Amino acid sequence: MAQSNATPTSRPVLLVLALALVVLLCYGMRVAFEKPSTALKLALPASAGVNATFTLEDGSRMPGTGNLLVDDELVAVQRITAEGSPVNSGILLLTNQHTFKVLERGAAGTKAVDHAAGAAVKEPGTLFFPENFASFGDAVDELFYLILWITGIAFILTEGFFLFCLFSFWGKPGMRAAHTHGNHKLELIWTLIPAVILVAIALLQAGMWKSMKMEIPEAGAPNVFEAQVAAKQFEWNFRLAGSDGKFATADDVPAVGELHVPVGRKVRIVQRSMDVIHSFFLPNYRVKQDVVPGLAVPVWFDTSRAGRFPIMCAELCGLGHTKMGATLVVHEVAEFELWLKAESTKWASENDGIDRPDWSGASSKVWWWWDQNDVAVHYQGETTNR
Ligand SMILES: [Cu+2]
Repeated sequence: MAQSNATPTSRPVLLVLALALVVLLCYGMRVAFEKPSTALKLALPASAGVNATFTLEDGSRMPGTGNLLVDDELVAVQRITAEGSPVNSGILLLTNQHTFKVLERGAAGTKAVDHAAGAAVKEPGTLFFPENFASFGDAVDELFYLILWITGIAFILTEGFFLFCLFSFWGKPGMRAAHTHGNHKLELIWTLIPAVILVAIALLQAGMWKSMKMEIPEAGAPNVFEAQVAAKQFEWNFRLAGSDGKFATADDVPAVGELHVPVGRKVRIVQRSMDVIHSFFLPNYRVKQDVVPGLAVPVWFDTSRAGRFPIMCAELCGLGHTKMGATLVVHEVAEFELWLKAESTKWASENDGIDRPDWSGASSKVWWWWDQNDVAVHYQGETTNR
């Protein structure tokens, strides 16, 4: 008798434990994903101008980004969101929580030095995508949320039914389990419904897939800007054609960790990997593409706004995977022309008129190059850490 009494009392206990586990899991997910980014609320004096345009280290000006002096240290601003118009306040997302002041700030044509103080506030992170700047981004988001809703509802229904069965058909003393051969009708229903949904999603996303993966702008076409990527454990190497507009010439511009592009162009990127599979991920442009060794994988997006945006590796590629980040720098057109001219002049002189860059060697900042046919990437010694 004492033995049979144990089962009914343990059922509510188990139910409570299961609920506690779910709550704990949800909380864990929140802590894991919602790392609060430290946001500094910026309140600039209205007299200092109407545009929150910050002067960058290299002298270029970019709306929404810039450098702040945080505890006497220069910190690059990741993003500024405007809070009303005219823009003289905003929220700056920084990696540290400190007091700060704006180094330089200016409206068009002026250069005002401004020392605005700000108080640190915490802004919760988000489980979802950051702001979208790609023309196909809205379609990607719609599909993402549609699938999330479908799978979310299916998850709750199936897990709910599972828990219902678990507790409703709890074993009782003397009760025998019923034996069943299954139910063809039910099996047909739960096979056909997902099949129909899958086919519908496949048809629904065909147009978007076409524009993202099949209608990649051709190199040399009007309004297309081309860049090359060589991924490597654990850094992103980029190469741009210099002022001559051609790759594999002495004025090519290499960079580690920063991809510079002009605003308003279709950016075509050809990706290669030096070692393992990486994944080129631009959250703000909804671009995510595997970079596969031995393949030249093209990917594209269009730019509509100048700024600095994160580039990440979305493929677990080794121990340093989480550190494999870079920055996409979208310049205003005139600013980009100036930047490219200066960079290609610098690199052309470093390459000393050689018809093709050879960036190998201990003093070199870049350790790779493409061959003349633009097919292979050759390893050229050790990388220089930046
Ligand atoms: Cu990687």
